[in-house]
Amino acid sequence: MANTFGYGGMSNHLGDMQFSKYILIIGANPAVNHPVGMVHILRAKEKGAKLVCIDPHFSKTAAKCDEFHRIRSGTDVAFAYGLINHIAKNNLADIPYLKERVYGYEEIFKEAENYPLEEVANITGIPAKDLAHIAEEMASAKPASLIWNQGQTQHTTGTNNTRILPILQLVMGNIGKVGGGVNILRGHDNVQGASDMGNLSDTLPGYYGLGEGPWKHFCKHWDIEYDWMLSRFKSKALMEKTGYALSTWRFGVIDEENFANNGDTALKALVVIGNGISTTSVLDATKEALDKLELVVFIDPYVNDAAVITDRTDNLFLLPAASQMESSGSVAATNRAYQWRYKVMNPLFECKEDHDILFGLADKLGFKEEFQRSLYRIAKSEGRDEFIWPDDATTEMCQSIRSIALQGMSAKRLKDQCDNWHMFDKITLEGLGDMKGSFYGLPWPCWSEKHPGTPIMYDDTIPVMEGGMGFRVNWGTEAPDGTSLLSERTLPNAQVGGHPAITAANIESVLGVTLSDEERAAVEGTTFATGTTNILVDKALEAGLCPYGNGKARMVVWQWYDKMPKHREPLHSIRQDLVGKYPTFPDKKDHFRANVRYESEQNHDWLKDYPLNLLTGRLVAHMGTGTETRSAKYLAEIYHTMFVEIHPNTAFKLGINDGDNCWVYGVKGTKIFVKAKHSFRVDEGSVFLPQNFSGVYSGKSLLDRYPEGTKPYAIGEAASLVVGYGYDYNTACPETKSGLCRVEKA
Ligand SMILES: Nc1nc2c(c(=O)[nH]1)N[C@H]1C(S)=C(S)[C@@H](COP(=O)(O)OP(=O)(O)OC[C@H]3O[C@@H](n4cnc5c(=O)[nH]c(N)nc54)[C@H](O)[C@@H]3O)O[C@H]1N2
Ligand SMILES: Nc1nc2c(c(=O)[nH]1)N[C@H]1C(S)=C(S)[C@@H](COP(=O)(O)OP(=O)(O)OC[C@H]3O[C@@H](n4cnc5c(=O)[nH]c(N)nc54)[C@H](O)[C@@H]3O)O[C@H]1N2
Ligand SMILES: [Mo]
Repeated sequence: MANTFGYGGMSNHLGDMQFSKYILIIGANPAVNHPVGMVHILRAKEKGAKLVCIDPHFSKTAAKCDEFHRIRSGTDVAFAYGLINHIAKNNLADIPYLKERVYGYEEIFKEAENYPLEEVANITGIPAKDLAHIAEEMASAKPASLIWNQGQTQHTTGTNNTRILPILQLVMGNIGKVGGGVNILRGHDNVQGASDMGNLSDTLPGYYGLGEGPWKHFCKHWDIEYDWMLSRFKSKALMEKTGYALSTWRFGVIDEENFANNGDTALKALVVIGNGISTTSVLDATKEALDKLELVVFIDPYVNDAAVITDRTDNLFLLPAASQMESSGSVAATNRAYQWRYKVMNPLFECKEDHDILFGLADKLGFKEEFQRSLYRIAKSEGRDEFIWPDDATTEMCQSIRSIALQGMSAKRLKDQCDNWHMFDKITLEGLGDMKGSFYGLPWPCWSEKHPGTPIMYDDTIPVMEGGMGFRVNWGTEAPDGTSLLSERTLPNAQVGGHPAITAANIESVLGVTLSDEERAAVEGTTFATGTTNILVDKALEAGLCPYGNGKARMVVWQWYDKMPKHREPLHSIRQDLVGKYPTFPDKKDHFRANVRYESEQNHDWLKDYPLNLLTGRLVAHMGTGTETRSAKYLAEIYHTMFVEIHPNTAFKLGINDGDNCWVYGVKGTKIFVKAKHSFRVDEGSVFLPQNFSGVYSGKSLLDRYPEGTKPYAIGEAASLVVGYGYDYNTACPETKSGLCRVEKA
């Protein structure tokens, strides 16, 4: 199942922000959510960088910034276009950089003309003079860094947000620069690793697609016959089809119209491993689906909150998983860097590590031998009869995932770094002493055992063997209009400038080398990302070239519905008057296997009954659903009660005093019972709910449903019961950051 929250990862890294002159934090609250990373941002400020926060909520991060500009949620595309418009008009764009390294910037400048500052001020709520001031200062500060997180992704237009912000940075020539970049702060511990490993329903590991070619690539690495793998699926079409997402699976259980998208059948069983599914909007649909499934399994060190939400009394299993302290292996950080984590202790009582539970499951399902075959192959190649977990699995991962280049990593290299982590510069990640020649965590791409890793992506001013590269050539070498998509720049030490991704078919002409017959046989039919040898990659590196090509970044995606990002109002918009001019997308059939409403949901007078903008976010003392942290005595004491932040002027109009109980109603008519907290952090038109509570359902405590000895210290209503319907048009990420609600005194 896809982790629908947060595709991303940083182009630079946290320490690198200390080299920034200007840091724009837009839709992230690192003071709360990445407090250790925030130290680097504050250090940058001490060194003279200007910190600017764009947020609908006066966050703890905003409190530390030089400037705070309150934006209406869901309007960041318009904001960015306003900046681009002003930058282009005032000749502040980095035109040489754009000419040499970017495709489609003229079209973006033209599109930006539709967003004059007065119009952007009307859409976003940020005055035109402030927009001009931000654009001028940011474009003049060289380099400027840009940070975002869920304030951008959790919208129906999330993908457009995550496209326009890199475009903004490209316009200023800030990508591929020390102290610049797009720095997306990620969520959970190892969420970057989870997406690299393909815990997504639209990719195989390493972001390989779901087509026959990628399946064959992995079958080869897993020592599995492709036909055997195919036989595990109902059809080839379903094998190659995007699966349900974390946000859409419910509709595959409860809405018959979706069965056709799923091989003509309802979803019947759900196995949840390490996810608090009670956090995923329209919680009433999740409950209904949980009640209806034939089988529900939670693999979790705690009682997963969703397990007490369902009324089912049968076929619900809680399998105790070991915690991160009781397991080991590689984990990936927000900057694409892998680290080794050693086990602190063996699993307590009957807990088992996740992989052990999965091995057991594979055994019962009759394919344990196939599941473990490549691990035995790796053990055998090293003269062992038994495989070593997780080392041999790490070898398998590094050998097979070449698309993002994990092949330069190994369990040994990662352990060596972990054992010697005092020998790395904390700001640049550079290895010192015996660790010289590698960057901490070998941030991918890490092309070979001699490659140091890539702390800053797309820097074409340093050689590939020092972490340099151009933009990836992923969409051919020419745009449909015939424009070249190859870079006009040449990397230091490189024999050629712009070039395509290296394949067996083009290597001799691109590199001007001749392969031996043996080499040719070894790489036949493969690319730098497929196959089982590193020959193509090594030859490219020898020639000073980046194996995935040296191309232009593209600002126009000709295959997509929005070729260029567009402002589109949230599905449930507080500005009904703008919906006509900036409508959402058309309804979308079979979107992660569900038929998803856009237009038909938006076209309704929601404001009549739901007049307040609904914002959600996090608390520093709780994590995710709060399953773990509300079970920790001292953290539960810090935030023990679910609340809604509401502006006093709004609250008094509703007769709600600070500390009163109230009901918050979502657009589906669902409601939660929470304490009112008067606050100036929200404007008069908005309220804010923390997302970290669960264990109370529409006024009813579920505490008696927890097995003895597992009751959390603090419980509260889940915001997701009133967060409405709405999913990103490309990723199906729920629109949890813009919605509507009504508040009433209880
Ligand atoms: N203490 C703690 N730390 C955590 C977590 C936790 O639960 N607790 N969760 C982890 C996870 S899984 C994640 S993904 C990260 C999330 O990290 P963040 O994305 O930083 O988390 P949020 O607080 O949800 O949202 C960030 C900010 O976006 C703002 N925002 C909302 N809508 C908009 C908008 O339309 N435009 C703009 N510009 N801003 C908007 C919110 O007001 C909020 O201040 O944190 C991780 N770290
Ligand atoms: N309204 C609103 N809703 C949101 C968001 C928002 O900003 N606003 N943010 C969204 C985001 S970004 C996210 S990531 C989600 C929150 O993310 P969730 O995944 O819903 O929240 P967590 O509570 O972190 O759930 C993790 C579960 O994994 C279990 N676990 C911990 N360690 C292990 C392990 O080693 N093995 C196994 N098997 N299990 C383990 C924990 O006990 C817990 O039950 O919420 C999303 N929902
Ligand atoms: Mo997340």
